[in-house]
Amino acid sequence: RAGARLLLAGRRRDRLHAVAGALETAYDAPVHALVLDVRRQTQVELAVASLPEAWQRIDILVNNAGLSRGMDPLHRQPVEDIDQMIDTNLKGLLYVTRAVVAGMARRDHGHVVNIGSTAGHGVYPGGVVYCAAKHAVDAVTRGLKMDLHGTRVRVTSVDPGLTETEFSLVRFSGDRARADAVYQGMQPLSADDVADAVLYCVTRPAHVNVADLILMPVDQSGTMMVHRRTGPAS
Ligand code: 8X3
Repeated sequence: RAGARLLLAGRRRDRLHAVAGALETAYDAPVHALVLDVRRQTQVELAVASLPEAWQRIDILVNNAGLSRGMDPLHRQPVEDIDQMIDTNLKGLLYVTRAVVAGMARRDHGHVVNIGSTAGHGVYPGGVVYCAAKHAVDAVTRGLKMDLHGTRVRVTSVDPGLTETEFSLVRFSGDRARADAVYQGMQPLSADDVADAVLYCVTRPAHVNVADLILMPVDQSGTMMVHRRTGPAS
C-alpha cells in the first residue's frame, strides 16, 4: 500500500507463496518470495548473494523471525527449545543482518528494523531464554547503530508487548486453550498494529532514526501486569 517492492522470506513455502500472491493481487506490488530458514547461515549467505539483479538493493530489512517455546523454568526446559529460540531469535537475526547490511553500508543507505519485544526490557518467570534472546536483540540494535556510525543507515527496534498472532500457540505447542488464555478479557495488539509501527519508523524523514519504539496494549502496563476486563469463560 505504501509502494514498496516486497522481498518476502520464510520457511513455509505454501504460506509464503499464498501471502506473496495475495499482496501482488491486492496492491499490484512487485513481490519476490524466498524460502529461507534464518538459522542456516550458509543458506542465508547464499540466498542474499544470489538474489536476482533487480532485487539486490535492499533498502529496508525487517527482522521478524522469532518465537518462544514453553514457560518452564530453565532446568526443566528441553535443550531443543533453548537452541531453537537462540538460533532463530538471535543468531538468525545476526546472520540475515550481517548478509544484508554490508550492501547498505556500501551504498550509505538503508534501514534495519528489528522486531524485539517488551521481553527485551524486562524479565518474567518462565521466560529466561526468550527474554535473554530479546535482551540480546536490544543490544544488537544499539550496537549495530554504533557499527554504522557515520553512515546514513538507520537502525530501529520495534518492541511489542502482548500481540495475538500464532505466538502463544507456538509457545504452548498448539494448546489452543492455553494460548487463548493469554489474551483472555483484554484486547491484545494485532499484527497490523505492529506493522503500522514499523511503517511509521521507516517513513520518517531520512535524518530521523527511531531508535526504539515500545508498544503495548492499553490493558498492559508491564510485562506481567495485564488488566483483564472479564474473567475466564465458565
Ligand atoms: C511478546 C511479549 O510478553 O508475550 O514478545 O513475551 S511476551
